[in-house]
Parts: sequence; C-alpha cells; structure tokens
Amino acid sequence: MTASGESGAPATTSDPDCVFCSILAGKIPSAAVRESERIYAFRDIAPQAAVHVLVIPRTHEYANAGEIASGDPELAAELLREAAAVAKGEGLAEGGYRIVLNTGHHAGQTVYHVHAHVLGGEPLGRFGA
Ligand code: D5M
Repeated sequence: MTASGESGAPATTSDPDCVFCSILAGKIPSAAVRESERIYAFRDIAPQAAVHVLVIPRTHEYANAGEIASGDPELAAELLREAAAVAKGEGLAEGGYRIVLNTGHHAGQTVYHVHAHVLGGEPLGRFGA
C-alpha cells in the first residue's frame, strides 16, 4: 500500500507545512493500515494504546471535526466508517475501542488536518482534564 492516491483519484488540497500532507505525498514514511479513495489510515508514531491508528482524509481542506462535518458531511461520515473498519480490522470490535477527534489547543490538537484517533487493544482509562 502507498499513501499517495491511485491515478484518477479526486483532486485534493495539500499544505507543504502539514506533516500529514507530507505522509500522503510519500515524503514522510508511514505504516499504512487501510486506505480508500478519499481516506488513509496509518499507525500513530507515538502510540497511546496497544493499538493506535490515525484516520485522515486525503485532502487538507478541513482542520477539525466541526469543519469537515459542515463542509463535507459525506466525507465526515466516511472518516467515521473507515475508523470503525480500522477497529474491526485490528480486532477491536469485541473488546471495544475509542475514536477521538481532538479539536483545538485545549484538546491538545497538534496537527490541523482533521484526523480520527482509533485507540484500543487494552482497557482504556477514562478521559479527563
Ligand atoms: O494528534 C496528532 C497525532 O499525530 C499525534 O498522536 C502524533 C501523530 N503523528 C505526528 N507525526 C506523525 C508521523 N510522522 N507519523 C505518525 N503519526 C504522527 P493530535 O490530535 O493533533 O494531537
């Protein structure tokens, strides 16, 4: 699997300063988990659980969950469907898992290219401040 789309894939926006766009362009290596025409999933470089996968749209257009939900509801739905498919593929469906979309500074968002964290593979602590 490669991060870059097949020829004929829809045009996407890209930001040269965005780490996820560099991953999508193949300039930074990543461990692919799943991909579709509009979505790419890969392992987080600093896992916070036994399984920690990031699910991102191939376009840089949306910084966070609110933006993608307003701007392209179908893509937002696909992001969640792909996150659930990642969880199933990683064997997390039975034990349960968490999908996290950090939004903004107080939530600890560091990459402003919308992404869903899929976390699981072990009991997860409750979230807190
Ligand atoms: O999550 C941003 C996440 O992105 C954070 O968990 C680390 C991850 N990250 C950053 N750089 C890389 C590379 N190069 N490969 C894989 N994962 C990466 P946030 O919700 O914005 O805090």
